[in-house]
Amino acid sequence: MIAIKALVELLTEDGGAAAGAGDAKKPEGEQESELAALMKDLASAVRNNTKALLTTMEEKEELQCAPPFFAAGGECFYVNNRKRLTWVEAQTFCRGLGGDLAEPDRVNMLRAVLLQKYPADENQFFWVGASVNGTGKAWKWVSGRNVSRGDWGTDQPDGGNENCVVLSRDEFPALHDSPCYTQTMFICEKAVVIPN
Ligand SMILES: [Ca+2]
Repeated sequence: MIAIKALVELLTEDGGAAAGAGDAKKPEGEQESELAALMKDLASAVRNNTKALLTTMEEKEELQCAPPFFAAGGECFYVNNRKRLTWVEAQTFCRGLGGDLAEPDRVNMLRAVLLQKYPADENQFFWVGASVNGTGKAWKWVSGRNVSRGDWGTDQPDGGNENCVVLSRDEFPALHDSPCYTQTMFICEKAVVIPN
């Protein structure tokens, strides 16, 4: 903060002085190096503050997800990569944990989390909380929100009887339609815990 204040003062001072005015107290070169030093201080202050802020956010996120859920991008997820279930079975499982199948705000962020958190996992498809209703082709998340066009993988959705949605770990964009009775891994989501 001190560095910012000093920088503002310096800039204000310089801004007021017309080019070539005789009231400049210091030679131009000296002012420039002073400014460079302040910029360096400022950059370092911003870096340190950002680091501290990120640490606080991470700690907070840990606290705000009830185990076995973990925080990612401000939401709480649980990845099941051990037991394959149908879409409905997976949803029942997630609801048993007090959540539902995952409805990530950012699908591709969740995919990146899978890659980073489980680098050795060879499972490719994970049920998420999106499906299509019987009549039309209105793909919706469990909340009722529409599935974004841009989140579908190449040439997806493509199946006549594929009414449920998986996140494909190795693809970008990551969503595929798939037959709901297929047994595969899945991702649950639970609301963030609001601290007392
Ligand atoms: Ca498909």
